[in-house]
Amino acid sequence: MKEAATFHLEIERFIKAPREKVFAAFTQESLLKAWHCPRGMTVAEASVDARVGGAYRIVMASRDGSRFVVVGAYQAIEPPDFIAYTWRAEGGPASDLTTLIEVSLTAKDGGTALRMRHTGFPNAQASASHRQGWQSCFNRLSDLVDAEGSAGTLTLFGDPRSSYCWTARLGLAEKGVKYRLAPHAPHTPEQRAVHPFGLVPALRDGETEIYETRAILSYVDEAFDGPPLAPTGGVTARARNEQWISLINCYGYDAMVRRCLFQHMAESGPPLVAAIAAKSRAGRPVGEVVAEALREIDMQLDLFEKGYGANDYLTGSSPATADLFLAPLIHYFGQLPQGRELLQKYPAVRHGHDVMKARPSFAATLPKAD
Ligand SMILES: N[C@@H](CCC(=O)N[C@@H](CS)C(=O)NCC(=O)O)C(=O)O
Repeated sequence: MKEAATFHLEIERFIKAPREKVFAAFTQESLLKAWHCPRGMTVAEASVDARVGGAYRIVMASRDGSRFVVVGAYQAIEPPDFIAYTWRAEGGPASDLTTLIEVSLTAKDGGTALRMRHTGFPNAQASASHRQGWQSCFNRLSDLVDAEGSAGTLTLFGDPRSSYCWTARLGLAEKGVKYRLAPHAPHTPEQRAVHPFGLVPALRDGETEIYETRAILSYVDEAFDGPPLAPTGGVTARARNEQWISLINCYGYDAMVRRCLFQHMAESGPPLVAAIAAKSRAGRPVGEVVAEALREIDMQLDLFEKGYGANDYLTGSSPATADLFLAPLIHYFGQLPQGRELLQKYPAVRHGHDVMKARPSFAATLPKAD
């Protein structure tokens, strides 16, 4: 072991499962294989000899094929409340460094309080990067042993009627990922606690919090199995996908939602909608603001029309994140008389929307208020 390796990390997590189950997940090869790597990776191989002095070897694999191998030996095995094992990365720059992991499990509130101490890092950077990795591993551990699966750690915060929240929910549904929905309205104290601007949506996975819908979708896509949300059609399709999302985020949402839909809802909708509508008008008459927005939307729809070409989706023959951003906007815009009328000019956009509407993810996430 290297001398003067003094940095350590400590993590405490509550896992909603009995500690016998959590203990087994650390010591049984088949269970360990199901979780002992960060999200986005898989355990390609694992061998476990869970006796004091027994060895283990875990091969973690990324989607890009790169591998990270850890080996070690069990120092203590005391079911169901304590395990200690050494940890060494095989190959790579830190392969001469052996660290120690100690895991204590205490029964608490019908579940398990897990405390892990990982000692022996040469610097703070190494311990911090392991902390992130362990938090991600423990999310997977929770997925495995919690009866709710990934809904035990994964929460989406936001009013499901919000178009951005809907986009995030479409992504989760397309991936087949289970989560809990906390239907917070924007700017409530609860939403401010998870989003610096109080906007919706925000995502929490265990200790990891993500805001901005595009970042949420990117996390969900890479962290979980299931069909890819990023376009599979190569570099141009990926860039095109980014282009459409940027167009929606920078111009489309503002024109279709703030300066069109919300102007129509300003009288009857919630106070926040009226406030956003008033801010967007900036003192101008409603008619002028809506007419200007419709001219811009006409131009945007024309771009989408050309973008679809003969395809069902914006980037080809399968849905990608840009489609998930566009679908809620077209749905809401198409509910306005001017929206329905304008959409008549754009058959490819209407077809693309019909294709999205036919997907199970759309029906599963359609806001209830509709
Ligand atoms: N850029 C953010 C935008 C999120 C956003 O604007 N959400 C709307 C609901 S669809 C919101 O919270 N609006 C409240 C406000 O603008 O004050 C994202 O991509 O998540």
